[in-house]
Amino acid sequence: MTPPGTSQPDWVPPEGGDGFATKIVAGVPGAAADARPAGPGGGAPDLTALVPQLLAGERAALARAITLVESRAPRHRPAAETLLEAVAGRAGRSLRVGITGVPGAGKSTFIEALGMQLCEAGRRVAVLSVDPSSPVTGGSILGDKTRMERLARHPAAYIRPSPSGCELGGVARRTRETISLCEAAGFDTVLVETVGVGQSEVVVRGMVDCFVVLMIAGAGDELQGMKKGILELADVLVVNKADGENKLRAEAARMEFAQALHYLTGEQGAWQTPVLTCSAQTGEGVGAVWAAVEGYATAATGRGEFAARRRAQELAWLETLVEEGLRARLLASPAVQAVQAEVIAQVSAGTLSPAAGARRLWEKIAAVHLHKQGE
Ligand SMILES: Nc1nc2c(ncn2[C@@H]2O[C@H](COP(=O)(O)OP(=O)(O)OP(=O)(O)O)[C@@H](O)[C@H]2O)c(=O)[nH]1
Ligand SMILES: [Mg+2]
Repeated sequence: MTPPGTSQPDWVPPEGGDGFATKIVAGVPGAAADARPAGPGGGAPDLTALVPQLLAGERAALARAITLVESRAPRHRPAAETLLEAVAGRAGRSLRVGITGVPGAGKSTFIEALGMQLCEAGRRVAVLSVDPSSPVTGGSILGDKTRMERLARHPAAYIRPSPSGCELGGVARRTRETISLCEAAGFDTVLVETVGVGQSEVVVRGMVDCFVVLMIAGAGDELQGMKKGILELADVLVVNKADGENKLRAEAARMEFAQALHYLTGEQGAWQTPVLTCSAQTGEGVGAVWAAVEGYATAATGRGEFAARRRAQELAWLETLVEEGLRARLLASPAVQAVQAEVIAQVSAGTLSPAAGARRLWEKIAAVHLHKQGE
């Protein structure tokens, strides 16, 4: 059931049920334009009006633009791509920072504290989240807007919940596109929250300039509980909740993480990941975390790594898009799909080997797509 006081966006297909976690919620005063549909009757909006409004930084236009690129309706896709092309020249102009951590590590509280500090310092901050959580729970989206209540009301901030309820690949595409739109609208800082379970942190690291990992002390044996992989992803590591009685434990955890990182990366790495403590709740240390992020960005720029990382991300993304497109096109033919179904049935029945099945499918694809065109 859609919670009371909320409704679903117009792009949710009729059979979509409750599988779509993005809901239209009664907004904060003055932000009601967020709830507008993409265009009259749910169609694509008029781009000739939308593009200049977006470039002028109008929040309602940004909200409509994001709704358009998030749409899963195929009829919205051409307009979404035209829009992204139109603003491409203005994209890329922000510092993109990913923030991950286990559930409850304090990511949202940290983003609220950091975002407020950045806004007060004159930055324009967009907050996005990648939350490919189960369609059943619908993610923590409704909670998040309330957890970032002060930031959500700040005129220099824009918070957009994750287009949840679809697979990680879909969320990744929409989030990348949303980053571009926020940059086109003049946001110079993009913070992307993601929960550090599964693969979403790898996906988010692939779209940000600096990746901050929030840890907490006392969640069992520090070295047992932590994933080696996540330490390797971190550009800045933070032990959060360093306040009250927890302060000493947080400091001890900080030292353990610093040591673990030291063994992991050795001395040869160009960047020694800093390990800091902070309290998202009191705000203590949050400024120092941002200083570390900026320090990272400056060092990476100096070594030419900042631009190189973005280029590598663009190329990896190109490869993903090409692969997705190829796959979709090659498998689109009903004749190919029939053979695919047959092969799947036989491989699962054990009457055909995977290799032979793949060969048969490939031969069908070649017959349909390549031979037809005289190759
Ligand atoms: N004492 C203390 N509590 C904190 C701090 N930061 C967050 N919390 C509390 O920890 C709980 C979880 O905080 P969130 O900010 O929602 O954590 P999260 O990582 O965004 O959680 P998910 O989005 O559910 O993964 C809340 O009750 C916060 O009030 C902190 O620095 N100190
Ligand atoms: Mg959160």
